[in-house]
Amino acid sequence: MNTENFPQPIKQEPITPKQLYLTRRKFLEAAGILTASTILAACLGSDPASPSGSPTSGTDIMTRKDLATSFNNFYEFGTSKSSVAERAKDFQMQPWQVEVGGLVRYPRIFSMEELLDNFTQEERIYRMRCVEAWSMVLPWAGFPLAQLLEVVEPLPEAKFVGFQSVYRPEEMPGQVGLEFPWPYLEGLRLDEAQHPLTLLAMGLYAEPLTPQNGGPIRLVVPWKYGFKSAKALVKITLQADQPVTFWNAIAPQEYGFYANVNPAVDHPRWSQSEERRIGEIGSRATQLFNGYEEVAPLYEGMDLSVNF
Ligand SMILES: Nc1nc2c(c(=O)[nH]1)N[C@H]1C(S)=C(S)[C@@H](COP(=O)(O)O)O[C@H]1N2
Ligand SMILES: [Mo]
Repeated sequence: MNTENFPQPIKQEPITPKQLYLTRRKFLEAAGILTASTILAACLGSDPASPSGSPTSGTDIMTRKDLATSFNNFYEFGTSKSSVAERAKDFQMQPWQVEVGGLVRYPRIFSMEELLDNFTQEERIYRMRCVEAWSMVLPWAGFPLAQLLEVVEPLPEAKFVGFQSVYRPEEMPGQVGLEFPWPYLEGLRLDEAQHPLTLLAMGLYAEPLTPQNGGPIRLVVPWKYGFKSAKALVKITLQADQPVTFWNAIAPQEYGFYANVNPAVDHPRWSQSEERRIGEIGSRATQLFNGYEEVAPLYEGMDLSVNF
């Protein structure tokens, strides 16, 4: 059954972990290492589960795969969203490794194969809200970052987690042509990084992540603006101080460290109260924390218009 061309409503149910469908074998097949002998049935979208059980305003329809894989922000491949897929198509995702270190008891380098073998993939269908006031609904495959952090054991001094995207100017024209402080960096407070909604994703639409969507592995933080969800991760560092982050370093008055989705806190140059859902006509109301209100306790006592 091929459902990918039809929008699917998201059911308001708690997540049930799905079978491990993005296997090491499948990753290697996608990289051309093994010969694909079977085709995975594209039925996954037919029975989506809401990961958080949060109520949403309006019906959330899963974004069409062709839209989500052809309209991308990934400045390493330039600023034109519609050109990223073509420019990234030969990006080398194999071999790949992620270095996890800093203030941890057991610093370690994980190969993609080790990550696929040791962490059970779940499907998580999340809303994704870009700071530019457009949004999508995407079916990720991944595992909670908290599980990886548990393995390396953060030391008591660790208060933040820094994320580094790959620096490969020979394959990434934006790193040559755009005068930005490469590599792309992001960061979370440790408790945000440990929140069960925070995902390391290796798949999308039941397939390994495409280069344009941040393959082979990226961060997904669904209650924050999309720029927090760094793509093509190579390094995760536990640290005592707040990490320097890419957009905050470029324009701190426009892009805060927290970057929580918040309809009441406008961007200096545009309103954040509404968003355009890609594939839909018209606009819809933006929700506080992108509708994932279970994260609210993380920010108790904080002024979200100051810590934007
Ligand atoms: N390394 C890196 N990660 C990045 C970006 C980027 O330019 N470079 N863009 C961010 C922005 S602004 C958004 S909205 C999302 C887009 O993810 P998608 O293309 O999978 O929808 O990726 C985020 N992660
Ligand atoms: Mo974005």
